[in-house]
Amino acid sequence: MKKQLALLAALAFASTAAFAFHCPADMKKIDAALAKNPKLSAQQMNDVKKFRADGEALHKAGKHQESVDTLAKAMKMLNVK
Ligand SMILES: [Cu+2]
Repeated sequence: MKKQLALLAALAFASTAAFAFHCPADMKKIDAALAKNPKLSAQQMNDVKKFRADGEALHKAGKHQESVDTLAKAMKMLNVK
């Protein structure tokens, strides 16, 4: 029983850590795409920058899942995976 609990805790920690690394990786991809002057309208550019900023704020607040979801929207607009 104790072993199972330890395993569960390890798994929970591992998934949190994975997300914690996921956001900066996504932000890097977005920054790289933005640096290449993507062909976006001014409106789309505003949205991408907003998602990028929101994603970073959510990441810093520890809301990694929401951060990943928000950053994914920006990545979709920029066509990066
Ligand atoms: Cu994060």
